Amino acid sequence: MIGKTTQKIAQKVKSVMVQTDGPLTRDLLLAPGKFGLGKVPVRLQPDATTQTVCGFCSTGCSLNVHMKQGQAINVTPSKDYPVNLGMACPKGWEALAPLRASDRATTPLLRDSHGKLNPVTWETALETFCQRFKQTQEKHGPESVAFLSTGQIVTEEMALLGALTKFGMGMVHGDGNTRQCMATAVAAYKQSFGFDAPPYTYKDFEESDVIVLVGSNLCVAHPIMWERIMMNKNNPEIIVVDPRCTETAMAATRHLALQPKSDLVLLYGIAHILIRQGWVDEGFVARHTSGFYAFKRHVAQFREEDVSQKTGLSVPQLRDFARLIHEGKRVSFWWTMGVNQSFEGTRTAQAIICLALMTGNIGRPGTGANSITGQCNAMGSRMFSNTTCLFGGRDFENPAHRDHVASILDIPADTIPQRNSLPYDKIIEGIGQGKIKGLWVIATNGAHSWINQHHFNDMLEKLDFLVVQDMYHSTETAVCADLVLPAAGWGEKDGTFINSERRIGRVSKVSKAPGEALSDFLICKLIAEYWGCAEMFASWTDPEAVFQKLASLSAGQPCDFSGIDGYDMLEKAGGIQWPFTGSAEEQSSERRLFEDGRFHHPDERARFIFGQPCQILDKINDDYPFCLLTGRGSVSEWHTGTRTSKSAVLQTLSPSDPLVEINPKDARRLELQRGDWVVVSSRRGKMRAKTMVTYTVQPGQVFISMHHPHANRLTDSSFDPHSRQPSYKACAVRVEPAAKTPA
Ligand SMILES: Nc1nc2c(c(=O)[nH]1)N[C@H]1C(S)=C(S)[C@@H](COP(=O)(O)OP(=O)(O)OC[C@H]3O[C@@H](n4cnc5c(=O)[nH]c(N)nc54)[C@H](O)[C@@H]3O)O[C@H]1N2
Ligand SMILES: Nc1nc2c(c(=O)[nH]1)N[C@H]1C(S)=C(S)[C@@H](COP(=O)(O)OP(=O)(O)OC[C@H]3O[C@@H](n4cnc5c(=O)[nH]c(N)nc54)[C@H](O)[C@@H]3O)O[C@H]1N2
Ligand code: SF4
Ligand SMILES: [Mo]
Repeated sequence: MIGKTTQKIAQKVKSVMVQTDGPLTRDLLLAPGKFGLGKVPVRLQPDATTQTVCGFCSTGCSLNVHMKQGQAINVTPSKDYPVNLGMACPKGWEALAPLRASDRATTPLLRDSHGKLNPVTWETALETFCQRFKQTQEKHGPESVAFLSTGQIVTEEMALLGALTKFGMGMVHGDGNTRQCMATAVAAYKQSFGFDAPPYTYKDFEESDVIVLVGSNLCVAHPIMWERIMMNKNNPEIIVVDPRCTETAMAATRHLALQPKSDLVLLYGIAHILIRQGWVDEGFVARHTSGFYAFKRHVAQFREEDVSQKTGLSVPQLRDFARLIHEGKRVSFWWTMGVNQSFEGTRTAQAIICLALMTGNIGRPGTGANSITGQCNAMGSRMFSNTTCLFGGRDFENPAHRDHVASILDIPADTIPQRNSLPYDKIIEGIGQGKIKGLWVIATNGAHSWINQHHFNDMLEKLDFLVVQDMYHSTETAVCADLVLPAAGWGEKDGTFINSERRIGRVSKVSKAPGEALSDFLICKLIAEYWGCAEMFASWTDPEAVFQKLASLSAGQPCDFSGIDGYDMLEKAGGIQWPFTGSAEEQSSERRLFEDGRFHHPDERARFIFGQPCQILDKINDDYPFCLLTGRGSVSEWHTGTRTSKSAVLQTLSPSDPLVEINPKDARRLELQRGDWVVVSSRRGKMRAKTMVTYTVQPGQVFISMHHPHANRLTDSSFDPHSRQPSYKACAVRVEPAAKTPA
């Protein structure tokens, strides 16, 4: 007898002969050839060691996972990989711990009429998913269902998800958590270079003689990149531009503790000094750029005294900074969230690009205007998730681009949306306006991480149907869901990530997912079956087949990796940076862009782009006298903690209470001692925290780590107008002693 569950599946998947009865299990779904899912590479060898790229940060370290009797038991960093050279941070060493957590989602969960989430079969989950979203689309139009995805699944899964939703399910709107992170760098590079192209290779850390880090706390957020700086034999000047005296600032040779969000003024002021002193690489500017003279006129208004007053840095500090840039033979500029997460992030990133261009510090070893990415696969998401751009850095609004993608994927061109997606914040706004009624959230935890949390949670409540696809059923977002789809995590599936230096690296399955959890790839394949668009994805049989499609889609674009013929080649090479068309010049294991001075605009010139600095919108006044800075708290915590909180080792290395860092001067004035509980409030919400009295923050500023679940109750919904990236790093707050400590 054939079980009821499998019978129904069999009706949907015409090509499948179902010979088994009993419940639909993960193993059944995984069985090669069954359900049209094709070959699923499983490389669980009993006692082998498998190399795989780490699934936390964008550094992209390679880890050796050691197996015993088919179980992954231990991890060591790979010595022969060009990224980490035998090093890993605590998260890498503890990479397996999150897989074994007790709150893993092991079956789909569906909310019943009493509001309780109950386990259901995959069949019920998939039917409900399709029925609810289809109903919504029929009633309110195809655009009324949207998705929010991630920079933390393999590229092949991102691509399938992006194709399924936009080509198969008729969605137009779908953005990623990379909006929280990378959108500014994307917008800045596209406008300045003509393509979203971070130009560097990690070797540049070792080859610079001046390293400028703007709003970047490498020691905490990218510790192995910091190790690469430590391998620099040129005794480099390391200049950290950050309002806080971070671990990185402490280890640097200079710390410019500017006022929050005064970077733009600072960078224009430095450009002005460089021009005044005649410290410009006129030859490079003339040959390879456009717009310099307008930029020169613009920065003339940023006089030293004004810049000093606005940034809080002294005139000698400014002059010294400019002089070091001038004297450096190989100056590299690096930036991260202190720049990107700002209401004027794009212009600030472009001001950094302008400094590199005007001093000819690009395209040579040890130079560059370098945005460091965040999540393990932020670069994959930027190019191949089909969210902010059409596959391969193309444009949804360009008919020729749509035709090209359609011909490679063998789909009708009119299935490709002709408009760009709304950005994340507008999708949330769309829920408030009743335009977005259904939302599918994959591998991101917005109820913790999105800005202005109370507002975000109010919006989630307004949805008709919320689906959350996550490794855990306990995340702040999953507990709000109507349907939870249990996902396999890093280590439980195959594919590739693209790291910060554009290196495509292999991610391998080393462990089985628990219960009925499935890879995001298989979940998408099943949804395609149930939705009725499986035909379109018939040739998307397994991750490697998708990888080949992406290689074809990349051909002819600046991110061309059509020279990579498959996973074996990647493994043998120790990862390969794009572009890689297979030509002889591309054979070295570390490569940077723009060595020929040719950028991606039609005239091959990079642009000087600039604008007027703005004010922090959330006014700091007598009621809210502090500027709140947020960011990474420790090397052992990852974002919303769903993974890192599952490791006892990582927990020991991170603070157990929420902390607010406050300067001793302010603590004295408020009569606060170390360890006192306080309430930190903003115009949007409040949270409790324990006082940490420290000189790392300046008077008038406080710092709270983003890992704390309530930090975003305080933050303000303001965004960069060009990138729509949230301005997480500056809002106005008040600090008051708490009457009682929490129980
Ligand atoms: N341990 C750990 N590592 C991580 C992550 C993690 O969660 N945990 N997340 C990863 C991800 S996704 C990302 S995006 C990266 C982020 O990496 P980073 O950007 O390096 O980390 P943040 O702490 O968010 O922000 C960096 C610094 O910006 C400073 N800053 C705040 N306001 C300003 C300002 O106005 N101007 C300047 N110049 N600086 C300012 C903050 O004080 C902070 O020290 O880290 C990645 N690595
Ligand atoms: N105040 C403040 N807020 C911030 C920031 C800040 O500096 N300050 N930084 C922002 C930045 S840069 C970022 S990148 C965001 C990060 O914000 P989020 O993306 O919300 O944070 P994560 O905790 O990484 O969430 C990833 C989710 O995916 C799940 N997951 C992991 N692997 C898989 C998988 O393979 N498949 C599926 N389906 N699920 C998986 C995890 O369990 C987790 O729930 O936070 C942003 N929020
Ligand atoms: S530095 Fe990043 S990629 Fe390397 S081990 Fe740590 S978390 Fe993983
Ligand atoms: Mo990020």
